[in-house]
Amino acid sequence: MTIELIRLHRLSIPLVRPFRTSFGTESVRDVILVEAVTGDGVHGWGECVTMSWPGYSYEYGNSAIAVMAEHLLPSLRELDADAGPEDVRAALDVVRGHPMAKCALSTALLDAWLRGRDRSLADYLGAQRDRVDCGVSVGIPTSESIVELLDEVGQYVDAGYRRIKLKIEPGWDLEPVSAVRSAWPDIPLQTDANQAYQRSDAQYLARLDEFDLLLHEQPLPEDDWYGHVLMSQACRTPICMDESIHSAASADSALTFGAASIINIKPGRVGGYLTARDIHDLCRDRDAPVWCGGMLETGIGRAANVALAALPGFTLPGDTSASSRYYEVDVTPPFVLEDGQLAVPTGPGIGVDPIPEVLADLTVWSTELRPE
Ligand code: NPG
Repeated sequence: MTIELIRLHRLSIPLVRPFRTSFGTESVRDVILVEAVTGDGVHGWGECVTMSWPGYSYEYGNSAIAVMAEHLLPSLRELDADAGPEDVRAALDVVRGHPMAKCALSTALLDAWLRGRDRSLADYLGAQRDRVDCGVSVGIPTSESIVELLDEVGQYVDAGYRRIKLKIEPGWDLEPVSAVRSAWPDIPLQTDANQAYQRSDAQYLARLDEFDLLLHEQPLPEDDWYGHVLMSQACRTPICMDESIHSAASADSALTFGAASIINIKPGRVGGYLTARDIHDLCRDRDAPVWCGGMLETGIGRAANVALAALPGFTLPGDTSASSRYYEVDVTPPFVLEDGQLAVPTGPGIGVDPIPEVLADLTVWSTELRPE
């Protein structure tokens, strides 16, 4: 595959409700969509999951645009007509870090490559299901009101979501978890702290064990591997890693050291769908459950995530919620929840396209790049 042109579309999309986590609040999603046009005229799409500021990771929208234009695209200059997705990954690997930018670019190229072969991403990755179980991630209410939290969770339970994830932080943990567990004694429930606690909080977080949770996600800073070992020893609730996992090697380390027993796989965090599949394969060999994380994606990123979540090792519901959980109007035809599941797209590539008028409406900036 050769590259004719890369078009970047920067969109601004209001969220249906503000999403507050331990690292900040987002009310409008700043999205970068990558459109790749290959030498044979096929168009492919990828989504960059950076936020507008470096709160979740060091990457952010402007850094992704800069690294794509200045380093990633030039690294793909030598691709020839026989080059495939593995060649793209190897060429991008000369740049250190910047996994979200790499994922966006490599997914657009993978999508175009698959469309040219009339093959779906789900089939290419090795998906074995045509529907995936969906969970939903519930932010910290800006009012910090338990009543408001229960109202929001109730709406998701009524909609059919199969698992609830509560964002927690120091000061917003025991009380909300206890309230949700009392209201729904049987719903699969988990927490996500986004690194907000310290090693010394291990005994405190162990008090959440009584609520029969599926897992605690990333309680400690991403580089605190030994802290996660201590946390895993202190809590009966399994520890899951998100921000710490950048590769199959880091997933292997997490499982081997006992820092985590469950892995959240986010393609944007690990540099793309090929590495996401490698992590899945490794965890499956080691009988460690994985699930697909979410980054408030539009239908473009969601389509690819749903294909990934259909692989056999994804045994826990993912943050693959319906379009309506995030946006009034999605940039693709909406993903709709049916009996707590989303259907895996079957068309060539990621199987969905932006709706041109909606894309135009939401776009605040765009540019064209060429690989010379
Ligand atoms: O459903 O897409 C979703 C959101 C899931 O909680 C979620 N994502 O820390 O995993 C996270 C969090 C996140 C969202 C992080 C956006 C960074 C950006």
